Amino acid sequence: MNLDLFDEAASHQPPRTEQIGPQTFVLRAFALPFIDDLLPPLRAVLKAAPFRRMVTPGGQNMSVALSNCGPLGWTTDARGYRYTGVDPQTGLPWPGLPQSFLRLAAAAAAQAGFVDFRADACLINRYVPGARMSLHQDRDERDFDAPIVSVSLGLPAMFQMGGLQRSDRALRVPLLHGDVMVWGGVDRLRFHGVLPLKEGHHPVMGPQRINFTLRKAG
Ligand code: MD6
Ligand code: FE
Repeated sequence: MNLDLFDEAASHQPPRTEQIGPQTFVLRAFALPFIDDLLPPLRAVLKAAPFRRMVTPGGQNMSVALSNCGPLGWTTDARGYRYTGVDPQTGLPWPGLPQSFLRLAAAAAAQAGFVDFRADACLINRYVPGARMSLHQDRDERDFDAPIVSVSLGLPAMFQMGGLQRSDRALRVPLLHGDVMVWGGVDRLRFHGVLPLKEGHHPVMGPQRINFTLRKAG
């Protein structure tokens, strides 16, 4: 029995690749064939390291709640942004990175032309209606050669993909349940953000959007 083919056929949404920059790709529905292997480990990770809202170095409470899994996890507090090996809330190592996350990340990266992507960090974001992410660059990782793979689950979001300057005009990209974005190379430091999440109820994920991004941070 080939569950992957079955899921694709059942969803009437074959994966489609949209290129929105020289090295930025939106892989539509790419995560759907993996979904049954993603959700149980995701639940286990969140049980060990629950979502929490963090404070930016500027003193703002983030509207997005976050958690991490993998050898390194991204955190922020009054002292700054950084990757740490332990959850500051428990002092314990972050939960392990599920194999299914790593498999999905490597497959998506390869589809976008990045061979041998091995993530060592996974940042998990939860958006409830109204939550947003202002324009930022991802620059806390040690090297910018590896791409970032970003998986969207649940309610639709409007992603903003800007340029290398904060003032560059941003393209709006709707991201739906199962969509995967991959970017790297010359696009690695593009500014990006997420507009306030609209109210809604997703049949699988409920009244929220969960986004997880796989990175090579160390
Ligand atoms: C989000 N994502 O989609 C926020 N960063 O909820 C990000 O900030 C992000 O999706 C780097 C690469 C991909 C992303
Ligand atoms: Fe980001």
